[in-house]
Amino acid sequence: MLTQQQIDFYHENGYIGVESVLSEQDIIDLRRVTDEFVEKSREVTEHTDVFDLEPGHSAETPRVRRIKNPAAQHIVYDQVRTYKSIIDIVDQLVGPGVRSMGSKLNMKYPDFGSPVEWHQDWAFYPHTNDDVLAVGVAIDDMSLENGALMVIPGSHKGPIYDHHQDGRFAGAVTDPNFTPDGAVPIEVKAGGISIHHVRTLHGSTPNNSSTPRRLLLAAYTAVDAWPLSGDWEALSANILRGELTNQVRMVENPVRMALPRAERGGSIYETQTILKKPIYGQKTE
Ligand SMILES: O=C(O)CCC(=O)C(=O)O
Repeated sequence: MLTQQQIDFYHENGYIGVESVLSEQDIIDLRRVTDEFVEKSREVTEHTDVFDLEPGHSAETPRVRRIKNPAAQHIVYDQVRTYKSIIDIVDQLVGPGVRSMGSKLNMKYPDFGSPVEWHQDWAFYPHTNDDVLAVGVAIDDMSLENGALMVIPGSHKGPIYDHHQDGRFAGAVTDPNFTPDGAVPIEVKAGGISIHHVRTLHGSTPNNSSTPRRLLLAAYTAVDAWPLSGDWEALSANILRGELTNQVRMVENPVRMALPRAERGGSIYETQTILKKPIYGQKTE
């Protein structure tokens, strides 16, 4: 569990590193399974549903940049996603209650591990509230030299930067005025975790060292944080006047989703047939 001082630090700075959350055996298991996946990547020549490959990947010299959705690929990864000590910590930061929202394993092998450009996760998955964060489990010691996750302290309280280029989402801050001033690394030993708030500006350098940096990332939300999403083409097709905008206008309104689904569907007539005390009653003839 986090101390009150650590909780305050997270809320103030939008990130925190916590040492010794997983056991040595957990790390041994994670490394073994990850090595097995990299071995398996020799069989593929391009990105798949499981592997995102570094440039230069080949059967002789496998270079994996990411294992996608690892919790769905192997029980060892899934056990980390639901690891009690992690969920206890996340619950302290966004609780009561925690929802899991996907995972990925980013790998930076010595000398060629790719950078991740500066971005805010909020630009990828905005929600109805920002009690959303990502936990990174360090499979290797994570340091400035091997490409530690970098964050800008306090940036979770600042603006959401434009992540678009030439009218399309670009996955990184494109605002020409942005500079990563004040960035700090989250350095933790293997078995420690990084935590960053969904609005915190973050990125990481290439790995220029001789040691790997593998980080198993899992996102979590408060149970009442709902994703905002939509299909651009489908919404555009229904614009009758004006143009669709990706600048969503939010106003504070009470919302209760029409879920779990109604017992009977098809139409409002069918749905309402299950009412125990209808005001107008049933048509009798
Ligand atoms: O692996 C890293 O250093 C950054 C991870 C990240 O921010 C991402 O994959 O979205």
